[in-house]
Amino acid sequence: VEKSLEEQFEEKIANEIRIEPKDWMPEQYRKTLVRQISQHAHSEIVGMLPEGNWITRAPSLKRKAILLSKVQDEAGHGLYLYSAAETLGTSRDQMINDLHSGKAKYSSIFNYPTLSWADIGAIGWLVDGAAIMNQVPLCRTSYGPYARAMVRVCKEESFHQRQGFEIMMSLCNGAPAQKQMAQEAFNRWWWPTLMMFGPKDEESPNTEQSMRWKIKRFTNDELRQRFVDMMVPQAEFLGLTVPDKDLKWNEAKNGYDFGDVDWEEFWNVVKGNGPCNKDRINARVKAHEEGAWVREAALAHAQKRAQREAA
Ligand code: FAQ
Repeated sequence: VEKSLEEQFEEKIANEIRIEPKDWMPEQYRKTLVRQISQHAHSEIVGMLPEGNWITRAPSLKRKAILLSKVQDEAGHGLYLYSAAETLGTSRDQMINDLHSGKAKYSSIFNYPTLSWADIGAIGWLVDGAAIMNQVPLCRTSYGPYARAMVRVCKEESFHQRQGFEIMMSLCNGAPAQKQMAQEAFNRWWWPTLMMFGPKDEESPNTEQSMRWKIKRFTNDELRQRFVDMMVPQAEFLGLTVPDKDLKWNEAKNGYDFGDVDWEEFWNVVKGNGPCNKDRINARVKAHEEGAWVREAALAHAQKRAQREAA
């Protein structure tokens, strides 16, 4: 007997065979992927802004060159991910409109301000650290174009994390005022970074189905726990104090117990009321408007070329 399209799809998922753009897929699978991949793309693009704020003020030419190239990598990741989402039948214009109108989400973390140079270290160390924790499993996600994009993205993210850790190292080995800057940045970024993994499993409406479809390979809480377990020894190595009075090694579970994230703050930021949400969207809209002439010129050029070739 011929298997139904749905059965064939389920069989591929069960056998770890990637789903490709031209394959049949349930509408809800397509929708979930467009949602996650486009949010991921938006996060990369908006994620350029907090760090971009420090390019002109980096403390040395070397630091400036490194930061500039990190931010360029993020632009690349965003474009890569928009392309992956486009293979599912959505257009880039649509995705960008949704970002600019406030309809689409992007990671809560990028709505916090970068107040000192140490924040650039903390972002690389913590935010890119969390991104890697979340994205390495996505290299095995069931949708082919997303999985393949993640391979390169993760390689670049690990360089980003090392540069962040190295900034933190320099500050922690520096003058007492520098060490204090590092601690203050750590205090600012620790809890928002834990929020990046999303709501608690019991409050995460998408996890169960995404795990079944092997879009997600671990739950939000599983990845958050792994992240804490990875970061605490690194903080100790830097001589920094994790800003959590409930943090405690738990021998039985072979991991750390840690305090509760402020979920009210999280949802507040997700709903658009974080410290920088409005600035971020305004900056993106402005960049888009100011780039209109570039898009028009590129289109006009493509048209001329096509006409020339046709003639
Ligand atoms: N912020 O049911 P779940 C980077 C939303 S790394 C805002 O658990 P899901 C690199 C969620 O969308 C950051 N919203 O959802 C970089 C959903 O709303 P919806 C980007 C959040 O999808 C580093 C609702 O809450 N990484 O950019 C957040 O199963 C440094 C319920 O949540 C990715 O996007 C949040 N933190 O799990 C760049 C990774 N958390 O859509 C520059 C790929 C949840 O139903 C500098 N994405 N929400 O309206 C994922 O792994 C997943 O989508 C999760 C959320 C884990 C983020």
